[in-house]
Amino acid sequence: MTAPVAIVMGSQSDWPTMRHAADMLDALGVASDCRIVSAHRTPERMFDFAKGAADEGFKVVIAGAGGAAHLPGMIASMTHLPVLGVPVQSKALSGQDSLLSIVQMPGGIPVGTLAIGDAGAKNAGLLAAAILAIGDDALAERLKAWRKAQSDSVAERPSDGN
Ligand code: RP5
Repeated sequence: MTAPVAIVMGSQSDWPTMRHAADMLDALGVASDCRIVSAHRTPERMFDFAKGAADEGFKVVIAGAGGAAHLPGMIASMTHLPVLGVPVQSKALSGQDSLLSIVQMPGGIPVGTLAIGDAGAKNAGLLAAAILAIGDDALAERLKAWRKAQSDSVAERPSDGN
């Protein structure tokens, strides 16, 4: 059975960031399929992936890229599936280039853009799970439990030693 979430990234170098999306989904019991798909270096792979994503059975696409980060927007232009974009932190401009490349889509082709870096990848996983949970009560319960555990883990007062 196809995983419901595709996690694609422009480069192997994006994996330390994008694995946070995969880890988050794994913690929620959601399978993901992680692939390297570059808008610039493997444009035909990107085309084939985006055109075939819905037929493959994916429900949500998480796409991460850094620098001139065209990948999420290009994929969104070729599939009706929801696309969540993760700006990977670049060396030259600390990910501000990635963020602006991903977030500034023209009206008509949306990309749900998350924060730069690890937090964005983690939240992309959570948001993908929330989208899937609309039609999956068991997943909704797991997501609520995860959120409660997070709340419960926050101390009411700060302590020394942290
Ligand atoms: C983008 O260029 C990738 O998404 C990556 O964030 C960035 C740098 O790629 P590498 O030169 O590390 O492969 O396409």
